[in-house]
Amino acid sequence: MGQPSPAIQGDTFLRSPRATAADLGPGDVGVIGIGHELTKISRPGVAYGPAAIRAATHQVDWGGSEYAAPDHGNGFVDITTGRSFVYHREGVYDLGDVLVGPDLNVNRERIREAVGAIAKAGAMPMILGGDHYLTHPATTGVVDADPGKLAFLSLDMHMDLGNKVPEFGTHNGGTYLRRLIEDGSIDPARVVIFGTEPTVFREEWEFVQKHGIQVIPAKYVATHGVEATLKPALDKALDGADGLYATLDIDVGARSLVPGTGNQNGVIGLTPQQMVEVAEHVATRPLKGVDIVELSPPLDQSGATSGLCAVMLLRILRPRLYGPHPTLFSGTAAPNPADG
Ligand SMILES: [Mn+2]
Repeated sequence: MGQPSPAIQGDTFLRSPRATAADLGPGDVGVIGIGHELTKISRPGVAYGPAAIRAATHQVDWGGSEYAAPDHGNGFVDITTGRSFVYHREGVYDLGDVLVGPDLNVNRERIREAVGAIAKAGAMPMILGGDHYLTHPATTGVVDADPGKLAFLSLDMHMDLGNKVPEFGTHNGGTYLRRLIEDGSIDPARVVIFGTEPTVFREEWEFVQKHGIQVIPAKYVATHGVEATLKPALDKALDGADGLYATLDIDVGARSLVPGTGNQNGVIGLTPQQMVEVAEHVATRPLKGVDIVELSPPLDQSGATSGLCAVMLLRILRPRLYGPHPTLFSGTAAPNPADG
């Protein structure tokens, strides 16, 4: 029990090598799928998330050529920064999926153990969900490996601070963050919830105020931008912390733009561009673990949402994939008309 299955549906994440936690070392990234769906009460299909995200990593940005043909020409340039790079992929491994069954308590231990094994190897777990239930055991696995001060970012239209829901009791996708705080896994003063809808349960808002949690509604992000709202919040959460865990619930996106989610996400919400900017910001922080949850491939007929998941995760990996590298150099950025 607790060992990831070697079976992977389709190809691996980013066509990276298959491995077990025992193969990983410090600085590596251990990708693991958790197609958990047991605490869904709205829209089904998140069990298929891991396979869809893996497949989408083969078809992002340059129609896949950036990843399929690492030796393409003389490399690439990000024309917004002038930064040139060539592609390399060392240190990213795919560990397959955690086997999940009908018993929530068994699943909780399996997920905690599998994610903890990656973190104990010194590697960063990158988790492909699955429903938001998985974030409680995944985070406790990271805390098991390194019981330091962990800051926590939740990108989510919901706060997930409920105490209990009638269908599933105390442990589910709508209560996981409250459980992490109440069991002492994370300090609420180090929690940032980013991109919420403006209307929330009063019980949850009272919990936020009592515990000093930072909450940034999507409306403020729309007005002020990602960087201006996220940076100061994470600066505060990370002050004196040892690292950051980020959970990326894609239901934070507007339903009109991000249709393939296992939740009834809001008609308005963050845009894909804003979600990718969050990922790019997260990439600059000392990340100890990341998960992406609530992708429902059956509801994502165009592949837009699985593609967005892949881009977000690859942006988080970009500093690792592209550098430091001996062939990195600086070039010339495209002029920005806003600079005059
Ligand atoms: Mn959510």
